[in-house]
Amino acid sequence: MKTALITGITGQDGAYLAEFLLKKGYMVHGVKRRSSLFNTDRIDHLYHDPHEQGVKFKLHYGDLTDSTNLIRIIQEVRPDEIYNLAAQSHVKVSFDTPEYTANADGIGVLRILEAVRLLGLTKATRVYQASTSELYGLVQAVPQSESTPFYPRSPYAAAKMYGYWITVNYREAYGMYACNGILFNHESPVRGETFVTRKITRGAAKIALGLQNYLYMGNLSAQRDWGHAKDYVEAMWLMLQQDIAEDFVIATGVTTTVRDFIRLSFAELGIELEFSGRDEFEKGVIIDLDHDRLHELGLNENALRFGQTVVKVDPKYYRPTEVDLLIGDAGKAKEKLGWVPKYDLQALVIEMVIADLQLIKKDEYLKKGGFTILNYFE
Ligand code: NDP
Ligand code: GDR
Repeated sequence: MKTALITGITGQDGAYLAEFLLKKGYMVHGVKRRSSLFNTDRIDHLYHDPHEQGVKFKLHYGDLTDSTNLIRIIQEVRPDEIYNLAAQSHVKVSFDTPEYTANADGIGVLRILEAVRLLGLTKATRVYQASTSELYGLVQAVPQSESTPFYPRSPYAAAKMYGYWITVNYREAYGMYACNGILFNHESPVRGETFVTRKITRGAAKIALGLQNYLYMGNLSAQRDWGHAKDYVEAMWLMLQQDIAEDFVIATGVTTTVRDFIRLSFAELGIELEFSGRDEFEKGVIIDLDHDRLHELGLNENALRFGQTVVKVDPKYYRPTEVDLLIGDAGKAKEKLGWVPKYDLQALVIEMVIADLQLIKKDEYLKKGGFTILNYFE
């Protein structure tokens, strides 16, 4: 039985990867941060009482900014594979917390690699580093591949750039099996609520249910290559199963504007939008309703009307420096890893929109049934 250690196990990718590795028969250890409230929603379904026999899933408290705990955990677990997914992963937030982001996302990678080396596990433990398409930043060439030059455009990307190169350096200097997955954006129904796709699918569901008036957005013209997290965690695992450690781009090869992602999400709910105006004056307006689809989803069409504005721009969501266009070439991963994504954009949008609609309907149902959250502060 192989043993894996996942940092960032409470995040979107950590949860999908843990599930994937458990299905493969791995013993899975995860590093989670201490928080004042439980932060394990995404992995609760994998958890078993540690007092039970044969438990294959174990959590450890730790933080990427603290070498001592990383050394202790790695020493105790002696993993065959480490997946370093932990990071302050929000690009916009990295402009507000640049030093912390550099510490966790940059130096944090060094802490993991150095722990492996100091513990004499250089030949025993393989390391996956969660690198990112944000490294490409300012567009140099498209589609972006392993040989496209980097030009980071945020404190997040600059920190990840250090993480990328220190991983390459430990591979070359110490012969470690360490590799970078340069993953393009990947999403799912458990994507963090402040990333653009999830913000859109949640907002669209609330508007369709008449619970929210507007979706306030930033740059609608940014283009991203969006895939599904489920497909992408498989690629992480494949990267650690090769004879030689190498870096790989993982992407779908299709790019879409934020504006079109909004259009697709509303369309899935039976609401057709048209955009007009420019920059901060651009807005999205309802121009048609598909009554059959609304009925099918149990939506009340009276909550919506032709000509209603539902999307507005708020410049507070703009970034000081933006990454305008990402489109990845995953040719190397297809050829060497045999990796092929199962989801396309349409399938991703459907899954996310329907999941959010169900979640919000459930909350409303509970509220109507009198199950309101007690407010201890009143
Ligand atoms: P999430 O934001 O969903 O998860 C990040 C995880 O890191 C959470 O478990 C979080 O814990 C944890 N974490 C944050 N800071 C620390 C810290 N200082 N010490 C320990 N743990 C910490 O990100 P994703 O799952 O989407 O992404 C996984 C990784 O892949 C990240 O490194 C991200 O930068 C990178 N990446 C993501 C892409 C994407 O499109 N999703 C694309 C390319 C790269 P908590 O739950 O407590 O906040
Ligand atoms: P990104 O993801 O920055 O690409 O980083 P995000 O979903 O935050 O933004 C994508 C694009 O949408 C534009 N945008 C908005 N973004 C957010 N969050 N909120 C808005 O209201 C909004 N309006 C427009 C952004 O400007 C941007 O162009 C993600 C993270 O998962 C990183 O950790 C990862 O490394 C990269 O993907 C690949």
